[in-house]
Amino acid sequence: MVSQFFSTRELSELCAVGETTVKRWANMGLIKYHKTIGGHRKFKLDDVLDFIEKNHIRVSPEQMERLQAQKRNAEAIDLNTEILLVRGDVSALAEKLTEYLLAFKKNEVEALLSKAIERIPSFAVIFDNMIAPAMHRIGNLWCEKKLSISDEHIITNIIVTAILRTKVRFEASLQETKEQNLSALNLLYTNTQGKAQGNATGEVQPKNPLVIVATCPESEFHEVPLLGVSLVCESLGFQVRYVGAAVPFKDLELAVEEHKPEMLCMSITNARLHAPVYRRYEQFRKFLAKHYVKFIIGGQFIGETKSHPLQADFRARSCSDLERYIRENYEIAPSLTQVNQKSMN
Ligand code: B12
Repeated sequence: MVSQFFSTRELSELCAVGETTVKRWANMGLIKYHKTIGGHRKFKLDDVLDFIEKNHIRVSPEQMERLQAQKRNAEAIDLNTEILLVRGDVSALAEKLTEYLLAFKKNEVEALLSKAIERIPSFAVIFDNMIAPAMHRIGNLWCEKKLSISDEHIITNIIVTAILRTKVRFEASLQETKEQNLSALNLLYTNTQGKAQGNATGEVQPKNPLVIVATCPESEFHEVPLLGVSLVCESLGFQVRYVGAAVPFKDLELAVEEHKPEMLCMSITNARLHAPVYRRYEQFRKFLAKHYVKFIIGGQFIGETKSHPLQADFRARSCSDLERYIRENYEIAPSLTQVNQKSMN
């Protein structure tokens, strides 16, 4: 979890000084601190912010923004929700998320997501077990005419904004981790079927991350699941080219030629694809096969149209399915997700 307390080491890293300097500041009374039973100093987030401001300590704008966000999040989340987060009770958290969304509590939604990614070990779990159930409930309420279209739109905007903010934070911390610890991340990513590469002597080289294109087909506007797919892939070390929703197939073909992805992940929510779209889909699938790009599809209603089942290299029912597929077919540095998570703290 984003700790509301800093250790001496964490504070020294934040302020880019040695630990002795921090201890001296504390002993001089420049910054308030508490001592643990073990005798270690702990600095409260509020006191750290206060100290930075009063003493004009230079902290990068990104770090400052992160500290401010931590403070906002800490204020927005109540104790009960904190307990659910600590327990990792995703069903109860999904209910909490639904409650916040229905009350248009955007700060709380953002705080909840941003805390969830620090507590819950995978984006797949967050999307499958928290965001999807909450949004399905919103959809059902809309269907039952208990929620107006405009309210449904407001809610969708709140969740999309919160996910995007969380994504930005996650990417920033990932970047920071990469810069600090390239070797620990061991930017791999070999296809276990042998697409990847040792050099002539068989020695394994550091590799560039494989690219994934994430998209929804033309006339498909449901974008939330695609954000989940893209975060899952990013957290597993892929470089994601997020092409987004409702992209014409001809433009997707251009994107494939340009980015040369390993995989293309497509999210299809609408159950019925019109005949011309279906035909175009089939042509596109063949185009991908010709370019040796794996085609991964997923979406709530995939499989409903039994007369024209969509074919792909892999059909996922959930983000967890995708995570399993990737782990089974690619060598992911075992510590990658943990490293990402640590870096969020
Ligand atoms: C928000 C929303 C919208 C928003 C979308 C905005 C946006 N920026 O995304 C707007 C208002 C635009 C919209 C429009 C429409 N919508 Co709408 N919408 C929804 C709603 C409420 C939530 C969708 C969502 O965000 N789900 C959350 C995600 C995370 O859950 P998920 O989709 O299940 O995805 C999970 C898995 O399926 C899987 N997954 C999904 N894709 C992929 C892909 C890969 C590669 C992988 C690995 C996994 C994976 O992982 C995800 C995480 O677990 C749903 C209700 C519902 N049941 O979902 C209706 C719903 C999908 N909409 C529906 C309808 C009917 C429409 C409209 C036709 C309404 C209209 N008359 O205009 C239009 C169609 C627009 C279009 N052409 O695409 C119906 C679909 C019915 C059907 N069987 O096709 C639903 C189910 C509502 C309902 N109960 O009837 N909608």
